[in-house]
Amino acid sequence: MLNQVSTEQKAADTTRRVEDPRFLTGAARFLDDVTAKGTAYMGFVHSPYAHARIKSIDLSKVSSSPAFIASLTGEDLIKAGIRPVAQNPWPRQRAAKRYHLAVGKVRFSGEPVAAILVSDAYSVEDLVEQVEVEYEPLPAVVTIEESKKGKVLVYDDWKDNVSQTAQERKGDAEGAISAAPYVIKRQLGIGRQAGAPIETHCVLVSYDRKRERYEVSATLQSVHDLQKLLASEFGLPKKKFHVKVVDVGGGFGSKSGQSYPWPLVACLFAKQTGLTVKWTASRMEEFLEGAAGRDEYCDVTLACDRDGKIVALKGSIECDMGVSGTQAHMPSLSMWTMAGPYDVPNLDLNVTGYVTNKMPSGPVRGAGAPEGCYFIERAMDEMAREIGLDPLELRRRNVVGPERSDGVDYQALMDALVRSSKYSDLLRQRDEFNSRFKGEKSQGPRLVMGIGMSLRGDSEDEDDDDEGGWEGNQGDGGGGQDWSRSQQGAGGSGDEWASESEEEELSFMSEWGRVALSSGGELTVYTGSSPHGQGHETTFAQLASEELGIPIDRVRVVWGDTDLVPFGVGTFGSRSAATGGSAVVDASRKLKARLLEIASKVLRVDKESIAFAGGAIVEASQPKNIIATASEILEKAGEKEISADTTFTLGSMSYSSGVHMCALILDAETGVVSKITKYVVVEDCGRMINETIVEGQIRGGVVHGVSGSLFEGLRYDERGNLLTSTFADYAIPTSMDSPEVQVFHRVTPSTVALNGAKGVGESGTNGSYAAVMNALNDALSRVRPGAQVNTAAATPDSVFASLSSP
Ligand code: MCN
Repeated sequence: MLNQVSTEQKAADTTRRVEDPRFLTGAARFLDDVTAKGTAYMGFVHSPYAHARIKSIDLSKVSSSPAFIASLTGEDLIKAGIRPVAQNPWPRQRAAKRYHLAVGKVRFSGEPVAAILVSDAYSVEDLVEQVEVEYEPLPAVVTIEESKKGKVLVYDDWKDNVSQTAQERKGDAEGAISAAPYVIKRQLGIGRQAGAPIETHCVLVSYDRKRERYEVSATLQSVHDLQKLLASEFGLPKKKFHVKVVDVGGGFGSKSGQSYPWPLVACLFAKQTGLTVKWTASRMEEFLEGAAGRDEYCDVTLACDRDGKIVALKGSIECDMGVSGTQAHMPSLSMWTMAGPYDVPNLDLNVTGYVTNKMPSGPVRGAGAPEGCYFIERAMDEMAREIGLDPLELRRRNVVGPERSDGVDYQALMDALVRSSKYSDLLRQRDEFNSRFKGEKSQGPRLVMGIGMSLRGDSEDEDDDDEGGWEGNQGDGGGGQDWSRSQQGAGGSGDEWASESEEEELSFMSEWGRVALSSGGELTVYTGSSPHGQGHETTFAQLASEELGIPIDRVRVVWGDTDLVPFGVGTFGSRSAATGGSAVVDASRKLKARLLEIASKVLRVDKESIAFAGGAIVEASQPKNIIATASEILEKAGEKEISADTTFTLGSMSYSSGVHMCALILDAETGVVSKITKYVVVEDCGRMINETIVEGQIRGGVVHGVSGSLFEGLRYDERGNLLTSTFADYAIPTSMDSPEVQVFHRVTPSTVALNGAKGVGESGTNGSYAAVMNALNDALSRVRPGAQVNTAAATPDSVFASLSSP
């Protein structure tokens, strides 16, 4: 519904991030900085094999060391009644029975096999090396192709290696394709990539015997998710786990709802020994065990009529799920986002997830959305080339209007891109630049310029007759076995996420918030969102400050502590501004109403005659006339503090839309993209709470996609050994790889979030793979027609190979 006017405007608010002085002056406190007296240190023995039977574990050498305190193996976990690694029931996936310390078999290189607890941090690595594990190596399933063949099964109790399937269908895609004059078929993909946060995972755990509860500090995107996972795996009520964070140095998805071994094993040691247990991942451990993302491939067929109107989209998405982790929604999200903002009358999309002997997959910034956008947008640029249309023009002919996009005007977004990127000048520049290139075999300059674009967004389908969606997402995967939504095995009670029914369970679309005003005029905002780089301390303070008229320097934001914030969802899926931010607004409005009620009683005036502004009670008709400060009202009422809390639920999710344009120079001699000369984003994330933060998020997101398109990736050998387990081998972008990203805005406020904001934290990443890969392929097509690289990361060797192949 179009009930807001879109405008191209610069938001006024560029409030500086209040958290930055602490980060920039070294005053921030990360978990590894925290030590307690009598801390013991945990170490893990990792499997050197991707797939092997464990014949024996000999801890005798370690246990005779004076530093040794305790040890645990998978069998000990079972004896302690620990359940298998939790799997989120959403979407349905085949239950994979695996423990946090391997039992019987190891299934990926780096999988923890045993844990030891020692008295000093310096002995840990030496002692880990003295644990002797005898393995019987087994053939490993390293690729999707091997997984499909099913000769080797990752789980012996499965009939094949399929972990999930899903479909989405509309109309008759096959029929429309066979009748269409223009048909494009491509095999597209994005390889496996790590979250690679700068701060590695860390836990610090003690056991409070008096209260019979675990005190767990960890590096997280959601304390409530870890509380839920521990409760589920221990089979205990959530209140037995008090979970906290301090400052968190990035997550990019890897610190969200994934269940890792470290907190659980630390809890067991802490209770067993009464000591405070600490563990910090080395960079190698982070790479070996941190859930990795992408690894999605799609056979795409796009068909258009003579006018360049899409008549059908067909896609088969395959995803390497590794050993199958807690979260498995990524390929389904790719499927859902794949039709983009286009009017697609016939659709036939499906997903198959395969298990392999690799670390579990999980969400990495975008969590499937960059793949979905890449699959359709790469096909759109190829279709434009096929028809002989400008890529922008092809998109103009196919985007839905504002009435089917909650008011977002994609034509206007593209108009803004044309203006801000100086599109016609850019096209001219490309032709001039490339006129110097005299052909592949010539001796002249070997530099070629390419331009690519991508459009991000969504369309509301009026006559939605999908057979798929989550309802359709429960196939038997070809295996014919039961698809269990539950934990099985040891503690197998059948409830996949143990939770007490009397407690509130929040959905992805909800967030909890509280605001509390003290008699001293200080405002505290409590939120279930959990910043780890996104600047919520600033934006959430701004929202409360705006609502209540209290200066931002008197507002404090509290998050990441299950005692202080009893309910919460967390920060992932670009959800915090819309859900958490709306909860802050809602709670602030409730607080205002409460304060006015109290004021009308203590002042004995009519409620309608007063208002709340600038932290004081004022005359409603003359807001400049202050009647009493909030402190005076609270004092008169005998209250030290008043507060209001809320659980706010969005009617539907609210995400930004945008258009990206990338121009780059390819060195055809070496296959290296030598420079991104221009990168422009026109973004519509609704009302910007803080423009500086929004632009920071977009720029960071784009750089994530640039590196994922050109060089970032996890590599394995044929036996499943990870070859890229340090930053020397795994390329993350540096400032040298970061192009100047120009960001422009349109503002179509969200109709569901109370603050008008739409999620933006992943949007830069979601659009950038397609824009960069399209630009690269545009350049390649100018070197040799037909040369293409369709799998990211398009490293120089793959670019070079595409030019060398006959
Ligand atoms: N914002 C705003 N106006 C809007 C929308 C958002 O001012 N219209 C602000 C928000 O208030 C918030 C920030 O922008 O301060 C991002 O908001 P939002 O889009 O709601 O995303 P989340 O806060 O939920 O952040 C999650 C998202 C994800 S999923 C990943 S992954 C990610 C990311 O954010 N990982 C990050 N950004 C990251 N940034 C850093 N520095 N480090 C990471 O690990």
